[in-house]
This record gives sequence, structure tokens and C-alpha cells, in this order.
Amino acid sequence: MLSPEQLTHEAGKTLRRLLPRLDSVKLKKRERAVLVQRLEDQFPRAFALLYALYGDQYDFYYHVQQTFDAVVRLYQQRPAALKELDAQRESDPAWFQGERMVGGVCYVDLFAGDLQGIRDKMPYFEELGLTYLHLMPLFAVPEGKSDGGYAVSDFRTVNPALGTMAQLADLAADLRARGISLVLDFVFNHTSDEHVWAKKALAGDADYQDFYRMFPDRALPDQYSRHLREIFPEQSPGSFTWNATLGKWVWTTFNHFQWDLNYANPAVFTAMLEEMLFLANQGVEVLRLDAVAFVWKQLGTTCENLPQAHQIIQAYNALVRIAAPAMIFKSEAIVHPDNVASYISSDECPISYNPTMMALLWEALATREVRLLRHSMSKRFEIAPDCAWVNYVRVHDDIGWSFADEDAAEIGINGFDHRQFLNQFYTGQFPGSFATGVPFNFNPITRDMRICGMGASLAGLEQGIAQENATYIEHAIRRVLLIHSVILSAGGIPLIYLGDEIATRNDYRYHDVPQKADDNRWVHRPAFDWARADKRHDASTLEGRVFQPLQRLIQIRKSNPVFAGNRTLFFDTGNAHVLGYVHNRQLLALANFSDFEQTVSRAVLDVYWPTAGGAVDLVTGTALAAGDVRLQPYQFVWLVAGDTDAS
Ligand code: OTU
Repeated sequence: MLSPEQLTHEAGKTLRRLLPRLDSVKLKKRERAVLVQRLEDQFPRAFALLYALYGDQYDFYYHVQQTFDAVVRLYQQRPAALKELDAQRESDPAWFQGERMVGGVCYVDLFAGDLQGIRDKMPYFEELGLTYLHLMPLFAVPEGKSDGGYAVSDFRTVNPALGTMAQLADLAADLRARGISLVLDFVFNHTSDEHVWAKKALAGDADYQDFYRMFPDRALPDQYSRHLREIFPEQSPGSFTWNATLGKWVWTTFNHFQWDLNYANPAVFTAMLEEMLFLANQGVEVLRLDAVAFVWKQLGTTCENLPQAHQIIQAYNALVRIAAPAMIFKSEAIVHPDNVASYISSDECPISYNPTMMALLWEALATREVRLLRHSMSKRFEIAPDCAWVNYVRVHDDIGWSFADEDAAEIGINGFDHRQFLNQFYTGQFPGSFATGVPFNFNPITRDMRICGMGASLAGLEQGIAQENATYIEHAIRRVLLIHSVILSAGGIPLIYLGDEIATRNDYRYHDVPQKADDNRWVHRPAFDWARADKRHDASTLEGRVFQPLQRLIQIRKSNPVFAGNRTLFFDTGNAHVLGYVHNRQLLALANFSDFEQTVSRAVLDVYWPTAGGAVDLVTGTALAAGDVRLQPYQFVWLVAGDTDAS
């Protein structure tokens, strides 16, 4: 083992030995200078991380050289326009923290048929106000089951049904010209069993068998399994799959056709680095790192969130900052909140899904109380000032109740029991529940379960329509708007699951599709209904009643710098039903999570942000009346200092 001083020395020495390799690479003088500067800034960090991961391997320096060459090669191949973007972003590292950032996510095929279709829909993205577009995995996948694209057969080939890589690169450029950043997934924990590496492994190539984790018998799998969490206990039980061709057990954390990559093998690290930089060079600006928690395995542990998983991502971060610094990582870790936070840093993932807030927004709607939401957020919302949450209410996945049991216990709530309640509530079994959701992967041993459903159905719209109850419908719509108001005004990047803006409900037809029927997540992955979307301009339709206010909230956010950054302080409003937070010490938001009128004492507000000089609600555009604040059922206000004295 090298000491930190020796390591720095060794990194410097190694870089000096490698730099002459640039002489044989065709680069403009200025480009070379930029590259050398970035190598000097980032290579020592990458070297130290690689050393921690692979320093004990006999051919460590060979792999370092391979990595170096890959970075240089992909830098050289990077299009000039993206190199310009690199420079821009280096001089404006806070670009993703601005008030103008508003995200949307959709499936290419379900939303618009193919990539050409997505291009045709750009006016819609602009109408809604998006500046960040996450296209769900669009790469080559096996026929039939592909876990919604998360079983990738080739990271460099777009699924032919959707288009080509050239089209994708063009689309990225077009989006960028309209101020929209392209976000893609990097499914780096596993490949499909049809990836060329898997095929070579199946053909008996030992080098490629070493790209995955394979075992001749159950001895080790059994030992590992003692500590592993089953992710899909119903549709794909266990974490290992027997492969008859190989005569081996293959590590498959998720579905049996998704083979976990073996990052203990440095060749995997470098091969995936090349795939990653290849995508960066197509114009991807945010890379969503899928399933970050699982990439490193160690016997006797849960094989989730291990220190080496962080080292791998940090090493990639350093290397991307050399070759393609315009691209940033977003972490997808749906785990305990402590672990979610552990991936967030400018040297690892500058942005991250905020699954705790997501789950607790639904929790607050069910209970009509904000205690757990407020308590958890006041403990956990703060992250490094140069990072950002991606706040969302729904995505393509299930809702897991991943709040911290200790947070719940601190306010007298039993986490286990509370999850049982929430599952009952969101599957509509709890008396009085407004929700129409479906269960996902019930585990009879742990009694763990997650929930699927479109936001509008979970918020009560399906029930309201079935019962032809105007109040239920109105409340459902208000719930949808209420939780969106929180993600649009609390610090970070709001992310809209496209379809939610027109109150899309559950689609049960997946039951009839054999390759979808056993995965309930398809209930909330319907084809986008453009006939319904066309009704959005009519304020009397369900579509218009959600789309128009949401669009307005987005416009308000984007036109007011007060919404930038991540400094949000959650406070106790003195009313258990009303969430309160102050953003940037300038915006005070209140959100009533109950179906009754609520009051917040003016004296309480004045503690956190003096409204005495008068305040204006940006949502209604009206001045706040004197005295205590009264909120209608599910009403929210965004207060900023007013010009007039309203007291
Ligand atoms: C992710 O989610 C994707 O979002 C899913 O759509 C994929 O199926 C999966 O990875 C495999 O690629 O289990 O239910 O705790 O962190 O990685 C969602 C697990 C999932 C999560 C997450 C996973």
C-alpha cells in the first residue's frame, strides 16, 4: 500500500510517463493545451481511485495506460461543438442549478413512436417549458422482455425500431439549440444476456466470462445470498440465475436476463468508460447512472453502497471531466436516505433523484399530515451548495417507502407499520382511500412491497371519475398540482413524468401483453395519448385543469431567479397539515395537504421570513391579506416580498 504522499508522487510520475503518448495523437495546439491542463487537474485523483480499486493487480499500470488512452482517444473524437460546450460549462459550473431548469422524462416509443417523432414534439416540450429531457433507455435490447430498455445489448446502437445513433446525436444538437439538455441512462451495473460480451462469455471465452460474475456451483451464491436484498422477488426471485450453456450461476441482481458486470475486473471499468464517453460525444449532457448502489460486491455484505461503488463513480467523474466535462452524472439510488446522500458531490454525482421527498409527498397526501415529510426534509434536504436534487413525484418505476425508520421513530411513527398502512392506502384497501394503485413485488418474508400507478390515479382521479364525484375529481386535481408545486419551488431540478401534465391515469392493458404482464410497473407506462393532450387548451377539461396551472407554475419558476439554487429550509408551520419552507431566504411557500381549510399563524411566518412589510403570492398574483394565512383545501402559496404595505 502506498501512503497518500507516495500516491501523489506516483500519480505525477505516471502522468509524466504517459503524456508523451499524446505526441502520436492528432490534436490542435489549443486542444492539446486544454487536455494537458485537465489531465493535470484530474488525473491524480483518477489515479488514486484506480489504485484503491485495482492497485493490487499485477497489471495495474497496463490498465491505467488503457484508461489514459481511452480518455485521450474519446477526447480527440469529441465534436467541436461539444468541446465548446465543455468550455462554457467549465466557466459556468452552476448551470444546472438555475431557475430555468425544468425536467421531463418519457419513453421514445410510447411518447412519440421514434426519435423522429420526438423531434416533431419539440414544440410541446417548449410549450410546457422543459429545459431537460430524459429519454428512457433507447438502446438495442433483446426481443420481448427488456425491462423497459434497462437490459442493454449494445450501448452504441439505438434500438432500430426507434432510430439511429446519428439521429440521436442530431436530436441532441437540436434540443440544445432550443435550450434543452438531453439526459440519457447509463445502465452500467449490468448488460443484457445478448450483449456481445455476454455472447462471447457464452461461447466459452474466459476473458469475457470474467466481465460478469459467474460461479460453478451454489457454494458462493448461497453465502452471498444470506445478506442480499431481493429486488424483484416476484418476477425474478433470488440474485443468481443458472445458465445451462455456461453450466454456471450468473449474478443477476435484477431480472434473470440482466447480467451484473464485474467491476473487480479493471477491463470492465475501462470498457464501460469507453461506452460512457461515446455517449457523451453524442451530446448527452446529463448521464443518469442507473442502480449505482449495486456495482460492487463483497462477500459478507449486502453488496449495496460499498465504498468501492463510490470509488468507481468518482473515478469516472474525474475521467469525464478530462474528456467531456459538459456532461454531469445523476445518481439513481433508491435506498436509505443516508445512502442516497452519499453519492451526491461535485466529485461524484452532482445531481441525484430525491426519492425520500418523492415518497413522503405521497405519504403526506395519504395521512393529510406533513410531520414526517417536514421532519425528514429538515434533516436531509441540505446537500453541498454546488449540487442539486432532482425533485419528482412520479417516474417510470414503483414507489418504495424508502424513508428512514429512525426519522419516523423520532416523531413517534413506527416505520414498518406505517409502510403497511401506506401500501394498504395506495392499493385502495384502506377505508376511505382515494388512491387506485397496484402492488409491486410483495416479499412475504420481509412483508416489503412497493406501489405502482400513474400520479393522477394515485391522487384519486380514477376513483373520482368512476364515482362521478365532482369534489373527488377536484381534490384529485388539486393533489396533483399541490405535489408538483413542491417539486417546482423547493431547491433543485423539478422533473415531470410526461403524461402527468395531462392527468394520465393507469392503463391496465399491459395484462394482455405477455412480456409485460408480470411487471406491474407497466400500469404507469401507457402510450402518450395525443388526443387527450389536444384538450389541454380547454380549461374546462381534465387535461386543461392540470396542464394550464402546471404550465403557469413552470413559467413563474423560470422567470424568477428566487427559485435558483438549493437553499431550502423546511420549518414547522404550527399546523400539522401545512408544509412550509423558505427558499433562498426570499420565497416562503406553504402547502396545505388536507382536504379542509387550514390556517397558519402570521406570527409563525414572521419568525422565518418577515411578511410584515407585505407579501405577494406569485401563484395568484395577489397581495397577502393581513392577519393569519388561510389556505383552501390543497391550496399552496408562493410568497415573496411585496411592494406595498399590506398590514
Ligand atoms: C432501476 O431501478 C431502473 O430505474 C429500473 O427501471 C430498472 O428495472 C432497474 O434499475 C434495473 O436496471 O429496482 O424498482 O433499489 O435503486 O436501481 C426500481 C433499486 C429498481 C433501485 C433501482 C431500480
